[in-house]
Parts: sequence; C-alpha cells; structure tokens
Amino acid sequence: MTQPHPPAPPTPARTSNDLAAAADLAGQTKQAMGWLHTTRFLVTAAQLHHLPQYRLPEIAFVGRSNAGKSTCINTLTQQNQLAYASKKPGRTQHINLFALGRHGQTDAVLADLPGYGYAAVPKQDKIRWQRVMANYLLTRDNLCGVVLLCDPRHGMTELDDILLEVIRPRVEAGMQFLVLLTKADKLNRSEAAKALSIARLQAGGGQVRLFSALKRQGVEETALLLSQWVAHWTPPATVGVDLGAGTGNDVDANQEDTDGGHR
Ligand SMILES: Nc1nc2c(ncn2[C@@H]2O[C@H](COP(=O)(O)OP(=O)(O)O)[C@@H](O)[C@H]2O)c(=O)[nH]1
Ligand SMILES: [Mg+2]
Repeated sequence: MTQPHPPAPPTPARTSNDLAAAADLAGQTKQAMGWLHTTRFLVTAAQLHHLPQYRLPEIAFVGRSNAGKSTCINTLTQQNQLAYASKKPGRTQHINLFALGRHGQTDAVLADLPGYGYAAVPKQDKIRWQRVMANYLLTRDNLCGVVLLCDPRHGMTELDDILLEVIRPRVEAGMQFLVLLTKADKLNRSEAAKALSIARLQAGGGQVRLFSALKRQGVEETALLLSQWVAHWTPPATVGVDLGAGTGNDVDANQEDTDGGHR
C-alpha cells in the first residue's frame, strides 16, 4: 500500500501590509535608481587642498586598481562613461567628484578616489597616493560614507586592511561603510558564500554585499542604501564653515600631488 502524500504546508497568505511594504520598497528603489542617474561630473582634483568644501554628504568609492570601481559607479549611475572604466589599471590618479540631485539641485556628492596597489607604479608614488587617500578619509568633514570595492577572488589585501584601520574611528563615530564584493558573476554559490563570510569578519561589523555589474546583482540594493545614507546624514558643525584652506587638512596633505605624472 502506498502512503498518500502529506498535504503541502499552507503558504502563509500575504497580507495587505506585506504587499504595501513590498510596493513601498520597490518605489523607494526606483526613486534611488532615478536619483543616482542624475549624477554628473563636478570637479577633478590632483591635490587634496584643491577639493572644494561642501555642506553636502559625500560618498567615497575606494579600492584597489582593477577592483571594478569605475564599472560600479557607471552601473549605479546608469551612465556608461561617467567614471572611466580603464583597461589600464592605475590610470585614475585624481580624486573625481560627481554631483547628484534632481532638478539641477545638488544634494550629494560621489567621490571616485584613485585606485591603489597597482604593481607597475613606482613605490614613491604608491606611498604618496596612500597618504593622500588616508588624509582624505581622515579629514574630509562632509564624508558621509565609504564604499570599499574588493575583488573577492583576490580577497582583502594588506592595503585594504590599512584603509579599514584608517577609517575605523570614523565608522565607530557613525560614518557609513559598505564593502562591495565585485565581479560576483565569477563566483559560484559556495565561493560567494565563503567570500561573504570572510569579508564580514574582516569588515569588523560593516555591511558586506555581493555586486556584479555584468549580472546586475546588488545594484538596486546598493542604490537604495546610498540614498538612505544621504537621507540620514547630519552635517557636522564644521562643514562649510571654513571655506578657505580646508578644515583639518594637514600640511602634508596640502603638499601632496596625486598625479604621479606617468600615465
Ligand atoms: N565579470 C565582470 N567583470 C567586471 C565587473 N566589473 C568590472 N569588471 C571588469 O574588471 C576590470 C576592471 O574594472 P574597472 O571598473 O576598470 O576597475 P577599477 O580599476 O577599479 O576602476 C574591467 O576589465 C571590467 O570590465 C563585473 O561585475 N563582472
Ligand atoms: Mg577605474
């Protein structure tokens, strides 16, 4: 005698609240994507003290050369040429700022920082860029959040760890922080799960997500998160007050030049 199959457990009925919440989330995500699409080039700076001071939340994108930073910015903003996705790693040696906001208004700034760790760059230049980056991350008063891009096939490198150390006090003081594991399309399920858990340990409690420009994985979630960072940002008292030499930039930073002059 064959036993009859047990009845399938009932699927919980979706309440109108669930549906409303889902619709709300979808609406917010769409808004965030539309908002990011307004991104336009603002200014490029070879030296830290050339960066204008804004009373606006700024989100910095950092990571090793070739981690997928330019591709990520282009994907999030749905603009193919915004951040130049270089085939030659190490070429982007300036800090590039982009403005975003609807109706010609600017309500946030994205900062594309020079990629680090490119092997062919002379050691002196590497050290100089690292100092510029560290100074930026430590002293940029209106920095609202940092997105660290990391190719999970290489994992977090020593330079990524140094960067984490540099920003740790600011993250503890409330600055937002996200690790994006890029090129996730190159990982299978178990590799992705492993990469996530390792990165979570290294990120010291910060958020970690998989991201693939190719498969559009993590794009909308990241857009939503960035828009939430900006919405919840409160400017520190110092921001925008000192429009002169820049608040907190030390003498070293002002003398640094991110342009190694060997493109
Ligand atoms: N498969 C795959 N390749 C990617 C992805 N994102 C970037 N890449 C490739 O990785 C290389 C470096 O990307 P790029 O954005 O220039 O890196 P950057 O140096 O960090 O700005 C390029 O060849 C990209 O086409 C992705 O999501 N999937
Ligand atoms: Mg790039």
